[in-house]
Amino acid sequence: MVVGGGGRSYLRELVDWTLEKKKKDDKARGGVWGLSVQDLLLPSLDSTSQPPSLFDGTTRLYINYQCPYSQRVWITRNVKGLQDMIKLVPIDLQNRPDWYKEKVYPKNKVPSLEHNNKVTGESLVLVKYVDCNFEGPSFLPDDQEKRKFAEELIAYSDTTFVPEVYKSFAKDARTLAGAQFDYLEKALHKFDDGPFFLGQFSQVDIIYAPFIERFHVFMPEGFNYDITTGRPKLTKWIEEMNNLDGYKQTKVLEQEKMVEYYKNRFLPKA
Ligand SMILES: N[C@@H](CCC(=O)N[C@@H](CS)C(=O)NCC(=O)O)C(=O)O
Repeated sequence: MVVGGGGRSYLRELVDWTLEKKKKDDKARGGVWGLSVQDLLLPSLDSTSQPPSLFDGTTRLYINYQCPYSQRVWITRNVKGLQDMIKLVPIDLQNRPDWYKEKVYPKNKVPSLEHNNKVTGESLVLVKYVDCNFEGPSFLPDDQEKRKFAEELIAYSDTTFVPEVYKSFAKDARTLAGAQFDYLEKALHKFDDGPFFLGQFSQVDIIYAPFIERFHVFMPEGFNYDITTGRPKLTKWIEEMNNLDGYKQTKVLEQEKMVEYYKNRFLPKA
């Protein structure tokens, strides 16, 4: 199913599709786990944990709860309604299990996806992979102009937006990061059939969300700078994203810890 076609609201269609799938899943289980769409957050696996039974046919998404790159793929899995099909395996990056590097993903980073007897990494690759290779709504529209813009924005995310904002923290954050948020504000004006980057919700929103979330929380603390001030489209985008369950469930829980981490990592030492 492609969300956003016809006259109905894309968000309504997405909600209907998720509810329909949830009902089907609940029925398949005898209706026991009524809250299946909401994941229970399992504890992270660390150096003392045994590996899962690797390559047994289970599809596993290895993530870290604090990692924005992992969050991208986690959101994709959730909004497609793949909670039962793709099992989350949270990893403690500070005390990583040796088997992760040795047996799962030699690059020793998260996210990675174990599927069909192979393991793939890189969040931008994985968002597309999960979107294209599993059931559920598609988060890339057919419209050629939108697809072209999607490619542009997706490429921009990790080559320019993310590194430029991080770099700005050591320099003139308000001006330099401000220019990046202006770029997003302008991009959000391009299509007016919805509040998202391509109008309808798409892979582009998934890819930017974890970083916008962190900058929105950190910049007022670090620089007394609210990224939404004077940016009505970005304000609306954040509001709309926060209505999506599949995203909400992935948001950073311990914001104070995240702010402390950012301060230690990115602010110049006195
Ligand atoms: N380009 C990668 C970046 C992934 C990445 O840097 N993940 C971090 C956690 S947020 C990681 O695994 N760090 C562990 C390490 O570098 O050793 C992607 O998009 O997936």
